Formats: sequence, C-alpha cells, structure tokens
Amino acid sequence: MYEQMVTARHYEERLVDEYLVGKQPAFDISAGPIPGELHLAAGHEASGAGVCMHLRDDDTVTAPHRPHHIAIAKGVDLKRMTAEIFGRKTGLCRGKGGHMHLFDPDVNFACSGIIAQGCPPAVGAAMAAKKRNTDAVAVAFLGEGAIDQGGFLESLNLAAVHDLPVVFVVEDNDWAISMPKDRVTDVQNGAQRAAGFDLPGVRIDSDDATAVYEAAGEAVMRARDGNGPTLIEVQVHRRMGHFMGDAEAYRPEADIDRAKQRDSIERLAEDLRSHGVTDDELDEIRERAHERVEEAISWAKEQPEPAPEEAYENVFTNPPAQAATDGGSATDAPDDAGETGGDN
Ligand SMILES: Cc1ncc(C[n+]2csc(CCOP(=O)(O)OP(=O)(O)O)c2C)c(N)n1
Ligand SMILES: [Mg+2]
Repeated sequence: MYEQMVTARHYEERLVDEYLVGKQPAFDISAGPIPGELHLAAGHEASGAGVCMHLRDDDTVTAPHRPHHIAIAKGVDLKRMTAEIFGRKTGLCRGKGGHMHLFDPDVNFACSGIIAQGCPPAVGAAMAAKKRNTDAVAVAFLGEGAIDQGGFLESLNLAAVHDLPVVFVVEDNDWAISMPKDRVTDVQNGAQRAAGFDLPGVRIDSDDATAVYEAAGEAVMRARDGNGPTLIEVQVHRRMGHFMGDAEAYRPEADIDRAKQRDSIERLAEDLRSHGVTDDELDEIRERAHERVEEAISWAKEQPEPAPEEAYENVFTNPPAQAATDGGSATDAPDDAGETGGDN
C-alpha cells in the first residue's frame, strides 16, 4: 500500500512540473505538453491503495475525474497511462481520452469526467460476473459531490435488489469544485445512504490507509462470496485545487492548511515504522516508486503524437464531409459520411 501511495503522490508531483511547461506566465490551459484540465488526487491516496489491494486484474474498477491514484493502485500500465495523459499515439486510448478518460481492458479499469458516471457500468460489470458464475467483483469510486446523482442512487438500488458483487467507494474530500459539502447535503455521513437500500454502509473518518484496507477487505469478501454490495465512504483531503490552475479563492486558508497537515502517506509510514519497518526499507520503496515514475514519464515524452487524420478512428462519429473528401480518414469513413458528416 505504501508503495502504491508514494508512487501516486510522486507521479502527480511530476505531472505538475510537466503540466506547467508552456502554460505560464498567464495560465493558458491549452498550451504545453499536457493540454486541458488536470485534476490531481494528492490527499486521496489511502482510498485507492486501501481498496485496490484486494482486487485482481479480472475485477472491474470505475473511477471519476480524479483517477490517477486509483488507476495506479489497480495496476493500470503506467507508461501507457502517461502517454495517454500526454496525448500520445501509444497512450491507453491512443491519446484521445486524456487524463480523465483512461481505459485499460487488461486490468478492467475505466474512468470518466462525468461525475457518478462509473456507477452504472460497475453494476453492469458486477452483473456480468454474476451471470458468468465467476467470483469477480466491481468497485465504483466517486466523490462526495456526486452522491445525489441519480446514476449513483439507481445503481445502489439495482445492486441491492440483484445482490450484485459491487462496492461503492465515496471519496469525501469536503468539496465539489468550490461547493462545500455542508451546503449541498444535510447527510454528513454519506454511508448512511446505504440504509435506504438495506445495504451495509461504512464510513471511515480519516484517511487511514489501514482502516480503508480493513473495511474494503470485508466489503470485497462479501461481494466475492455472493453476499451483495457495500457502500464505503472515506474521508480524504484535497491537498490541491480542484484542478491545476484553480486559485481556490473560495477556500478558507485554514482548510487548505488542515488538508496539508493530514498526510495519509506519512501516517502509514509511521505505522510501518512502529511495526518494525526501517527507514532504509521505506527509502528503498520510495526510490523504486520514483524510478518507475521517471521511467514512465520519459517513455511517454518520447512517444509519437497521433496523426491528425486518426482523430476519426475508433470514435463513434463520422468525419465531417470536408475531412472525408480531403483524404485523411476517408478510407475508414462509412459510405454515408458525406451525407451525415459535418454536424456530428
Ligand atoms: C454530471 C456532471 N455534472 C457536473 C459536472 C462538473 N463537475 C466536474 S467535477 C465536479 C465536482 C465533483 O466533486 P466530487 O464528486 O466531490 O469530486 P472531487 O472533485 O471533490 O474529487 C463537478 C460538479 C460533471 N463533470 N458531471
Ligand atoms: Mg469532493
């Protein structure tokens, strides 16, 4: 768990460096080697690591727009994930998804920028596992800002009524962009919502990776044993802005300071030391994690960019008439591209 967590933290620290290249002095979100939004999960690591330690490659995970710590803990290929974030051709989605739309069928991982979107597909994966008589499970991660979404509540119901092997993990970082949790719900303990579906609900009040590991272990075992779904809410912390470039003018300084003081990684390191793990051993883990991250980033930066005409490959759209007649993806275009293209 410690290794997954330090990998995720270091990975994001390095992404910050790479992301800022070319974007300053006036912040230009479209410039630099990582164009577009970047939502970092520093402060969320305990939830990804504590849950995914119990998962196998054939288990499914869906994650939200803040996915890196979960993807890393699920075993998503770090090189191809990084190439995706850099928009490269060898990325997981050929550079078309970016950091919010990572998809790795080798380990059954997907994420989406649409909040709570991952809940129905996780229920679908769990239903498939059940129908195939396997003991695979599915886990849907979402933020506390997404728990009033219909997709989440309907998923809880469907999972409960069919006793599906799925675990819902709410990462409560107290904020949904600039909206504090207490302004959108009177239910401060999100795990209580499970009772409305007659499901077990557990809230972990601190981002203690060991506590997450224990709660998730029970939930995953319950799912694998055919005893149905569980809802877990984990208190995590958003150490950074909602996305890179967020000045956080809405957020009290004290709240930012509090988030930075509680470091789940340092906390786990202390636990490990108290159980006899030496500083040298922890250093070794950190070094290994850092090397892996550097290797993934260097590899990704050397990868080719996709050719412009590849924009119309592997997507559910036809090329505009112009692109079809100019060549480019014309050979891949459906016969009626000229008639239907242009306003897709
Ligand atoms: C269906 C939908 N509505 C609105 C948005 C815009 N949006 C992006 S992130 C976000 C807040 C998410 O907060 P939370 O779920 O708590 O996750 P966090 O960012 O705190 O990790 C919103 C409203 C969206 N992506 N999808
Ligand atoms: Mg949140």
